[in-house]
Amino acid sequence: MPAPADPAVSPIRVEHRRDPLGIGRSRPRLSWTPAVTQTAYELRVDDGDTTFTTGRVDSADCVLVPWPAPALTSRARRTVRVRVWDEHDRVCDWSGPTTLETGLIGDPRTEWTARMVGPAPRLTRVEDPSAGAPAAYLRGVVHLDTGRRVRTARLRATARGLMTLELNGAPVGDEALHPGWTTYRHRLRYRTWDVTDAVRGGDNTLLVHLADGWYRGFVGFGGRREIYGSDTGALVQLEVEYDDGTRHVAGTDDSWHSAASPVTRADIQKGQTLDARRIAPLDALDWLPVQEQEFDPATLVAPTGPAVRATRTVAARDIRTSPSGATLVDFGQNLVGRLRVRVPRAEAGTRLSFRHAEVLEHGELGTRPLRAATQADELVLSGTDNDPRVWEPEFTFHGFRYVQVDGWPGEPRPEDLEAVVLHTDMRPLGEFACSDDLLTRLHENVVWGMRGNFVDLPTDCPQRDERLGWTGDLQIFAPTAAFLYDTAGLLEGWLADLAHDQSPTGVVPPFVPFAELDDMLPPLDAEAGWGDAATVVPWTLYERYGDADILHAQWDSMTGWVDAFAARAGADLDFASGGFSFGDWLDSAAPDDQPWAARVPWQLVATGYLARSARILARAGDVLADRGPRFARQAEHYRGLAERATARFRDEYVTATGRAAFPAQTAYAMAIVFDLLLPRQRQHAGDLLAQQVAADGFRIGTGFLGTPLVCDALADTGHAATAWKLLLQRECPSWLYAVTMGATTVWERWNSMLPDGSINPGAMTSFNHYAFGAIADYLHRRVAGLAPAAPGYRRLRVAPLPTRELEWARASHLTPYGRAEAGWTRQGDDVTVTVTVPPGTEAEVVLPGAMEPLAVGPGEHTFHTTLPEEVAAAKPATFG
Ligand code: RAM
Repeated sequence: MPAPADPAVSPIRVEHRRDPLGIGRSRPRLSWTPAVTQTAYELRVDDGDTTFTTGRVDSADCVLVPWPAPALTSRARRTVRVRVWDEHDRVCDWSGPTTLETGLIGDPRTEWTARMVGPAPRLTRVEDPSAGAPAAYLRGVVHLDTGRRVRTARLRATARGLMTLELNGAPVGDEALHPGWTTYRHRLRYRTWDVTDAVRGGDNTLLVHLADGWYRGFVGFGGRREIYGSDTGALVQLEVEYDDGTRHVAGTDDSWHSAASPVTRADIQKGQTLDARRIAPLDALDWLPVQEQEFDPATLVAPTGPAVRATRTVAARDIRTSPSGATLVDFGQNLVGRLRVRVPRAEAGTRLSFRHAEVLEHGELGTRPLRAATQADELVLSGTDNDPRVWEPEFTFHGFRYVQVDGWPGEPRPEDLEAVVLHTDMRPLGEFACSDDLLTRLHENVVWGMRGNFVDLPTDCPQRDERLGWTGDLQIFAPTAAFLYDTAGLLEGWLADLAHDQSPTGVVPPFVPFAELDDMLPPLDAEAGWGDAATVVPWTLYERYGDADILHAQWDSMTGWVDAFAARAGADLDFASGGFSFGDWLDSAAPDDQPWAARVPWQLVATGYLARSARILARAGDVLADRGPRFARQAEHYRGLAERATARFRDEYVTATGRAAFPAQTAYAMAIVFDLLLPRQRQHAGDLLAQQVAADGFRIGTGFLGTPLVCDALADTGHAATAWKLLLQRECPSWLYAVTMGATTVWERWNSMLPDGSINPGAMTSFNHYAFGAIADYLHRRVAGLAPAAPGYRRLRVAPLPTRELEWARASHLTPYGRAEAGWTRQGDDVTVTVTVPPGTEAEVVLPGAMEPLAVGPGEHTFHTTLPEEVAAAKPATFG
């Protein structure tokens, strides 16, 4: 036995924030990761003068531990540390310090003295409504005492639109697309920056650059602008604390001025134009008074998650001339962000234009799938030193791999153009790789798809005139997302938006934040598989991160949803009143122009989901039982509903032996994975599913809702070999088909690109949709074998599924307790399974082919076994 390691512990994490400055809670929860099995802890909270300590607390808890000290008020700054005792009762050194600070959490009407102000209306008047509106500058001066030293200075800001900020000529923060998109009428996010080093005695100049963004620009489909209002605005508050403890607060008010920006149009969907001829020293601009706007500061919220940032750049891989003579830049990766251009020298009026698209068709830029989102940026040169050396449009983002460049003097060189990747800067948590290059690339595509669609909110797609927070897409992708990145903070905020957007009867809109876009949407009704985001997403966050408070915070939203869903189902829970529903959306058998026309009726998936969501509520109510009697009471109610919906599903859609009334992969998979069958039906259903998959030529036969379930259903009923054939299939439709076609992200349709390289003729064809990427959760949990068996991975379940087709597979995940890993290697029929179990946790290991789990504790473990009969006997698949 090696000597036990000295006890050690990570610095404390605060809530789900990466940077705990300006947090919105008076009792922030604390987490830390001991390097040993913790038996006790002590927390220390310093406010600079006094120290609060918990003393030794005999507890193994280290995830989201309740705030131990008196509740915090606004602007409270505390340094927190922890030390832990191990199982030998040895105590470690104190952790490194974490300093947290609250934002404004008291009465918003007194704490926010700054006003929401907008530019003079004529500055942002739209000339060409189809192209986007001009940006504007707002400028104000804050005078600080020269005789006193500034102890701290904080800047808090938000906007109706998108903003960047400068203080005394220097940019504030590195966030992009601030303040993002929330249900603005209820929640408008502000951020806090430490600007102590940037302020000075005397005049301090604040400059806001303000553009439409989601607030006033084009949103979704249907060509609507001004969803939230017809005027952009900004709210900036500078709070300075002098050495003597006095505070000076100033910010946007009627002393501010506004001026025209050289950004003559900026829109998320349409792109941006910078007219460098209009760049002038700020003092030379024509400054007009700002307009104060009606605004309720009670809508201001501190962020719960990280900001959007540029996280990497991608170099141009290739520049070529298309058959029609266009200059096309290929970045080799479909990504989301924007260009950074090294600006060439050229004469005044030279117009450089950049059109972005995800694919080429017949060698030309494939813009048809973008619909009305032109994704075109433009730079008009002044031919003087005013031209920027480097240009990156700051108020837009595009989904693209290719850029068509027009107007460049001569030809651009690869080093003149790079792609800046933007997304919510979440902590990366999970990885997966295996010996099959295509499967590893599929996983890589899922990760890129997640990055591109977690740009402030979880969206369906990042490129066309849509980019909406479709609830169904996230509902199925949430487990994958939670594994790959720390999504807790971002989704906590999104779920708060979802709750605000629910109808009075609990109906969840199909996308969040919701906006009435046009009459293309069916009337709002409980939408099976989409509205279930209300229950599935909080439950996933609880399962994956051990956050029970999210269940508590969302409880009314969750119950409201299930009540609305049950109301649509009707007294007999058969959804007999009919109407439209998305159903198993984009089933591989659905005609290109009828994505809803799945193999199974929507009522089938609706009944399955009603059972699932009601069961989640029953479990969530059990988790919350110690927080009040109503939770246990309601849990009983929903347990009953779940049982009735389950029985209804069986009566309506399954024969007594387990055969599906609508024999299709989704019908069997849902019945098995959602646990809707009687024990005597289950195995037969699994066998029939395997037969169905074989009859389908080992090709996928599902849409959004069935796709994440099929492989699990097969593996759970002893048909892992069939699941492998499905997974490794390369013919269309399959997960790997797109990979063989050179895809670098996951597509919306199984055949977004047809085998001949032409784009699917459907009006709705994205090349960056994460929904079908939900299979990655199976790669993590089952192929590599790294699954949570208790909330936050406090217990792991390691049940990997080796195959003859691969030599190895491996997944790792940074759990709240530390790094966990599971994987296997195979030589012939010999299989070696390896597991890393984080300190303070345990694992149940089910070796391939075994029935009984082995229990193991923290540390690294290796097991030798052989391929199970079913897998060893399976004929090697022959794929095209
Ligand atoms: C389209 C997209 C989206 C889906 C909806 C129902 O807009 O495919 O992903 O959720 O339809």
